Amino acid sequence: MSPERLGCGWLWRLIMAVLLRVSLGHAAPPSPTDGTDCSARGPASYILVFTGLWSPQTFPKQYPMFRPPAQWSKLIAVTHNSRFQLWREGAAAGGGVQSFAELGLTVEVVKEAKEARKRRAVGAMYRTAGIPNGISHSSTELLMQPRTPLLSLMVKVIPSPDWFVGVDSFSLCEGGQWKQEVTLDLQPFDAGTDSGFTFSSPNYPTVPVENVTRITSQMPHHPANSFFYPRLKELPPIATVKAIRQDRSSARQVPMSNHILPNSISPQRFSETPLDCEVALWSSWGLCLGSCSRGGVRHRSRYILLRPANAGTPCPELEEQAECTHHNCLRRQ
Ligand SMILES: [Ca+2]
Repeated sequence: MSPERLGCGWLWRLIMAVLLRVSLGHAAPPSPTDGTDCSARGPASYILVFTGLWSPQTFPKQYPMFRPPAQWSKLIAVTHNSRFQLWREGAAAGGGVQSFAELGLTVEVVKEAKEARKRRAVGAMYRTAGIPNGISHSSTELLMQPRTPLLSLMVKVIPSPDWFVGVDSFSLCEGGQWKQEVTLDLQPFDAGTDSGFTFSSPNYPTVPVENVTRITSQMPHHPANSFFYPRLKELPPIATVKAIRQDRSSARQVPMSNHILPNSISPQRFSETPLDCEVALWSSWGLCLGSCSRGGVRHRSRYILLRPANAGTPCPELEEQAECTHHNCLRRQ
């Protein structure tokens, strides 16, 4: 064999090896971005505690007291990888999210998650009972698997048109480690399927359906909105969710159920949100009382739209009087 032919043979083998590596690379299962990049060796057990912080001190505007009073729906949690999405800010709500956000029904969400479990995009589903007031807890145990390390959950704000709080695809795994403890502050979201403005608005479907949006102290920018607090830069958290990793053996010995809390959870202190008085526009001036030419007065009035709370600005005068003008005088009085 000549040196030249030997050289060609090496080159040929090198090219073949590169081609083979490229083709194997394409055939290999992708990619860490499907949420399966958790390299923890085994599952992890957590206690998930949802805490409502929806108090009349923190959210005084239109706080629902009766029929129905402020409360939280059951919590629905799904463990999954990135091939599943329960809900997402900026994306349109699916049928399951719509019926949960509007009516608190879980049937469709569960059906969708079960379908995704067949494709191995979902690991498990968990539920807690609802909470009959704005400021209490519910909890459930979670078992996280490395191939489905993401957590998504939703709880409906009751009463509300289509508002909920939730978590979207939060990973409890970091590289090869399960996180020990995580606390997330929750803000309200609007599912984009009902156009009601206040907690107790009647059903008013949004057509066409809009994307899921975050509700802030400024948006929707309308004084009638239940979360519109122009004085606040941002809303205080209306709820929190905490995931605490459990020793699996101790978790087995102490089964958790709803409303039973680990000792490490302490009661929350509520900030007070000032609520300024709001009044309606002045009525038109009334007719002149008394003599039109000398000392006659006319009146106008306005009424309170929103009573102040928590040291907010007090209401201004609701009655005003002024001297008569010719316009307020009846002719030949
Ligand atoms: Ca809405």
